[in-house]
Amino acid sequence: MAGTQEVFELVEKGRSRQIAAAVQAAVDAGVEPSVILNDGMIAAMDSVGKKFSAGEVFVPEMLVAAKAMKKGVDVLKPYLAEGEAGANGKVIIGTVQGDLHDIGKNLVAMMLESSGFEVIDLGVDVDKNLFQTTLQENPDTKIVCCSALLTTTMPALKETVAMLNDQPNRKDFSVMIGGAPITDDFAKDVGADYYSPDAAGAAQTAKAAV
Ligand code: B12
Repeated sequence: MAGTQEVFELVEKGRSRQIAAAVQAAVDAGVEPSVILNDGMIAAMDSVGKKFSAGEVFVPEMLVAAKAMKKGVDVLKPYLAEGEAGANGKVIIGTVQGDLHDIGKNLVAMMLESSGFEVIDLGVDVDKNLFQTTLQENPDTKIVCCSALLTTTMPALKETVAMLNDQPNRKDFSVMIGGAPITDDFAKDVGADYYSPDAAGAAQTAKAAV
């Protein structure tokens, strides 16, 4: 749809000042929020990633695209939200140590929140000890979610899951992992309970897990 294409182009080009109005216009034109998110914004980030791999764009372009996407998601958030806040229990989420990518993690957090979870977001570059102390301070946590976007931070994800699996109260919470390089097989190998390839799936899996 035309509105979605415009959102795609504005995110791809990192046009932060125009993106909010374009997302709102697409919503007003009746485009499904999930279509604006997936076919507009996430597809644009994929395109930027491919161009980065091909050496056609560099880190600054990825950064401005990320900024534009964040502004777009802010507009979309109320339209994606549903459910009663906090009713399903507590979730801890963070991007693992050494990894600064947070757009996917933020989307997962947003979908979990809108599915009725109370989300404790530890941000990016999260040391496994911070996951541990947060879990100890919140023994009623239902799910710990870890994100990794780089092949080079998959070992940190593995170590974080190993630490979680060593916790004395391990049976009281589930571990869910995700991020572009993560697969179901990797999740099984490292001993995580759940994996989802996207934010909507993460929320569905989380609801089924509690
Ligand atoms: C934007 C971006 C950046 C931005 C991040 C800004 C930010 N605030 O997040 C900046 C510029 C900082 C950046 C830096 C780097 N980046 Co970068 N970046 C990207 C890019 C273009 C988009 C990522 C993104 O936001 N995607 C959109 C979101 C919505 O998708 P997502 O993150 O995959 O999340 C979805 C799923 O994975 C899942 N999910 C995510 N987390 C979780 C967690 C759970 C629990 C679950 C269930 C699901 C889940 O749900 C999400 C929503 O559906 C990707 C390319 C790509 N296609 O992914 C490269 C990419 C990830 N980056 C890459 C690289 C190489 C780097 C740098 C090393 C570059 C450099 N030389 O400095 C640095 C590393 C910095 C660091 N230490 O982290 C490579 C990684 C290659 C690899 N295999 O490891 C990619 C793939 C680009 C490429 N094609 O080469 N990057």
